[in-house]
Amino acid sequence: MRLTLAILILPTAFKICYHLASFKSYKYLIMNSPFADAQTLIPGGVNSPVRAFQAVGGEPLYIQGAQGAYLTDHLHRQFIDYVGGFGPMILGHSHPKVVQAIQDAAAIGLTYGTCNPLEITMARLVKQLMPSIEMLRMVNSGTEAAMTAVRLARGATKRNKLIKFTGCYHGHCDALLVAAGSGATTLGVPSSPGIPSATTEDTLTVPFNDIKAVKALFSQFPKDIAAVLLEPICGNMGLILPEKGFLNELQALCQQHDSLLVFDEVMTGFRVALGGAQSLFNIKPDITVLGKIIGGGLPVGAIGGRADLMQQLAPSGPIYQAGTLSGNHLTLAAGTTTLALCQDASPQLYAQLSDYTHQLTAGMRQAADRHNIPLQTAAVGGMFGFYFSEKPVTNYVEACKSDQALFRDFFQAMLAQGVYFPPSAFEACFVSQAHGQEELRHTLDAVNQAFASLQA
Ligand code: KE4
Repeated sequence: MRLTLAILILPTAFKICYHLASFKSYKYLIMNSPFADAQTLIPGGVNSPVRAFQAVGGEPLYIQGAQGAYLTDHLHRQFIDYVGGFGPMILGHSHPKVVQAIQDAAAIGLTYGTCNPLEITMARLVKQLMPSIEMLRMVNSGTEAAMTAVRLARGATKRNKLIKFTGCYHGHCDALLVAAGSGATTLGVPSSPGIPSATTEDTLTVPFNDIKAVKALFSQFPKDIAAVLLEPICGNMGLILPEKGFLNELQALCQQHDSLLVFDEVMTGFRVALGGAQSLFNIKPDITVLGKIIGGGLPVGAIGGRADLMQQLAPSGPIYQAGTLSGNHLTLAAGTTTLALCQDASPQLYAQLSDYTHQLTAGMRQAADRHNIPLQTAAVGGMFGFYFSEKPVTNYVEACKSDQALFRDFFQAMLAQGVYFPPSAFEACFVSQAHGQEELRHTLDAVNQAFASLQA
């Protein structure tokens, strides 16, 4: 009797145990999203906070392929991509010559821990495209490049204070994670816990476009400011352009007080023009921070500038900086190929990118007017931004007053129509050489549909 009972019960008992044990995978399958799994393994389920969709709701996309202007997610849905990796993909995803360059580089080794010829190719190419850069040091992220720029500026001037602008984002190094934009603002931590006040007490913040506030700091600290660090065009609180003369006045103040002007062109470099924002405004910063496009999609950062300053970096000078994978030849193969293709396609490429961003933002404004939706837009070269705001946005405080709920609803309405914008109002949007009239038409149709559904 007992044996019979056992034989009957055991298989069922086993099945129940099996399914309980594998429930997580069921949940995974039921939810049809890797995100549930990721959240048990990765903080917030993401490797960079802004991807988490916390500002727009829903779950982040899990991309399993990208080609040209399009992303394809794990559910085989296609999206016109206006994130582009947050800037690097200016030629579109999986450009055959860039992919080939990476494959060729990988075939001759992955990393050497010593020098390779492409380091010279990259430095020479960047110097040619950005003449303010007389020497270049490769690193592995924009954060690392900005951190190095701060150390170099402080070491070279023997001063500690820095001026940065509220809402500008220069990566997450301690000294600069103060009143920062991008993901820091998106998640409400513009000045993060875990950073000793001693580390940030010399980081002075003022509103972007407020030259009076900068002058006041120089009056207060005439001989203590090592550098003024900024995104010359702000791409980490939406997209905000410098007001006429602002950059020139900053440069004059730096020269007057023997401080250094540092342009963070991680995002704008080779994006808004072949020579970056500094070529648009004809300004020669003392130091430039780079990233994104110069890696062609692979991990990268770089710092460049006046030779007398750069020579102070180890080993030619005492200011230490280093990196195991700095100047990795796969990154340089992707980056030099990307830059060379941008150079060869210029000036037509940047005219094309600018035409696209201006046509798109003009179409967005027309649709917003038709549907009585308050919209401000900005476009420069291959990047654009928009705010749901009655008034123009010229700084961080005004950006924060824009309608975040409307942004969230618009984002989701566009996503449902196969258009992927950055999942935060505190980001800029990016187009590529692969975005054409078909993508423009589809996007503007989707904008019209979205605004009709959101109409005030
Ligand atoms: P990375 O350390 O993320 O490579 O670069 C930092 C950085 C520095 N300077 C500027 C002007 C930047 O825009 C960035 C990084 N940009 C953000 C997008 N707004 C990266 C996206 C993310 O954090 O996931």
